[in-house]
Amino acid sequence: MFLYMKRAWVSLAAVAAVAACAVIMLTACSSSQGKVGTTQVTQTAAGPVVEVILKDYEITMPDSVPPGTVKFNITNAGTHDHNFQIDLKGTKKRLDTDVKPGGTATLVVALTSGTYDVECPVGVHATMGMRRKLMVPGDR
Ligand SMILES: [Cu+2]
Repeated sequence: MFLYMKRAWVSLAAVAAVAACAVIMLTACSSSQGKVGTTQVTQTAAGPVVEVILKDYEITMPDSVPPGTVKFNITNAGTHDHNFQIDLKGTKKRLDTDVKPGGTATLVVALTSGTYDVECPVGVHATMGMRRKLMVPGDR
């Protein structure tokens, strides 16, 4: 009897875990512009510092950052070379060289209020999912 109860609890826990995952996936799927997860933004004296994780094929970063001189700390956690490009209202700025798997790079850009297109400009990565919007709210 005791053993039976124990097994029942284990399977109940498994069901609960699966249900929790399903909820998380639903939340992720319902979000816009194919964004995948968020990372941290840290306010420093020099401006906001944003962690960016590039994977095959998604960009993980916050949906919005405060205005200012924004430093993107970019990590390639994928298995292919990736890059990071932000469209500064017509002028596209990207890393001078692609980031190798496991590599890191930083890109510093001045951002004012608006919505910016962020993507990986390597091959067709953007259409494969490495594209998202970044919101910068109004100054104060
Ligand atoms: Cu890429």
